Amino acid sequence: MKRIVVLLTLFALFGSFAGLQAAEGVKPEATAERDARMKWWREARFGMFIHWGVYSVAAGEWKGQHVRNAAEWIMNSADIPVAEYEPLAKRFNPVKYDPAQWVKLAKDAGAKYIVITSKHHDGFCLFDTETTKWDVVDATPYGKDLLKPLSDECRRQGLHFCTYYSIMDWHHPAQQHGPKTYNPTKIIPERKAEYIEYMKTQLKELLASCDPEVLWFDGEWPDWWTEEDGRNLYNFLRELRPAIIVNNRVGKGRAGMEGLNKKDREYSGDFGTPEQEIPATGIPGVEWESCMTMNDTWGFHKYDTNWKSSEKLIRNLVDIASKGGNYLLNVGPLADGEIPPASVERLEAIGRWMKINGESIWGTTASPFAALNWGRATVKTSAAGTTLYLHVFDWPSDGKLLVPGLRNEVRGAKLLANGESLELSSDKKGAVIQLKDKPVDPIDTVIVLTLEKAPEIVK
Ligand code: H79
Repeated sequence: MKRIVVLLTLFALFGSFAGLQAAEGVKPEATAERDARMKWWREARFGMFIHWGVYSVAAGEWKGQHVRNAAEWIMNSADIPVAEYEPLAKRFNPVKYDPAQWVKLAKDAGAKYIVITSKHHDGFCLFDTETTKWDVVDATPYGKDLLKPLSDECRRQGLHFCTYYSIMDWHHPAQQHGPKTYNPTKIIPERKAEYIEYMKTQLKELLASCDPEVLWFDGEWPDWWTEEDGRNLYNFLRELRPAIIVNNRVGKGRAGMEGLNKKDREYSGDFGTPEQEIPATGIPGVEWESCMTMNDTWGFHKYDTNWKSSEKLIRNLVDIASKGGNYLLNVGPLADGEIPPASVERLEAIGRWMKINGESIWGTTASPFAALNWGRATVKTSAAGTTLYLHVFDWPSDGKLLVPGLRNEVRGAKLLANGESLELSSDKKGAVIQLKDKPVDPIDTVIVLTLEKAPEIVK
């Protein structure tokens, strides 16, 4: 038997200073300050992503043709000239838009924050901006800012309001593209400074009107956007809003996640952003959030009915939490403001599970186990002790659940759903919990183990 006892404690991965090096204007950030800034985001574990824009009008179809691929990429995928794309805005009139209902939907699902596209790659702004007429106020029959009411509603209902923003912009005249694709853009070198000013002005407007708590950048991959540009933009935002949280795509962080591991933090941004994937073992030493779709598109696509099951989505949430990450789950509303019924149904199913089992997700940290053949685990630590949540996906046929290598004295075991206590014994492989014949919830039945101290696992 291996005698290596792994003691899981919280440790300061970045040493005493977690902030960016050579951050002009932004003071280096002590670990305690960073912890305070990241606190709500770390505890949230679940957020709702919203992709909405004039591409929602096209909804995956152009000139009668079904355009495959993500609906928000249609301008690129169907190679639509700017002059032909712009009239879509005339048909963007979200009369059914109900921010209170959207926020309630997210909240009832158990999400703690919302991230919405303020500007996607097509450059169209969902907020009021003086920098361009290519925004919802000036270019659509709706004529009103869409984000301010949503941010107000988030605050009213106690959710954190956050915005997505694309650096690449297919509409801005400073950026050019190849003959057959918009992606990636090139910048007209003498107009780069002007475009950066344009972004900064828009971001200032957005901060002033909506005060987003996360700035979620994307479209950072064109060669003209550099890591230095990213750092400058990061610092610009942190100076304006010291508490703001910014994703790694502000700079070239996606290409170099490993850089975030280093003590001197080579790359800008506060968290990693795996897209449409869950890292096999999490990302040690890095905070991260997996963004994923319910079907195969971000923006609404009328031909995409490839919906994942509620079971899959719930288990994704649990899987991600067990690896120490956040789940940012997308919805793509229709141009009229309706959230697709298939998405609503799934959010409601997640909500039903979260209503009973939410405490095993919010505020938890990663599993102390290398792997569990029946499911996942999450941990919650408080002054009173430690709670180990066991998420049973595959119910053991003999009713005996082995918690491999657990050395702690266990104060008690119970079902989270109904508080029923469970019998515990131990054998040389670890703790054994006696279960009933049937799961409480076939998707994931949660068992609560109360421990005196942090889990001690023999691997
Ligand atoms: O906003 C969502 C996507 O539009 C965006 N990020 C998420 C959050 C995104 N950026 N890059 N990608 C998605 C992957 C890019 C895939 C591409 Fe393609 C392959 C671009 C061109 C070829 C997918 C397929 C989009 C168009 C065709």
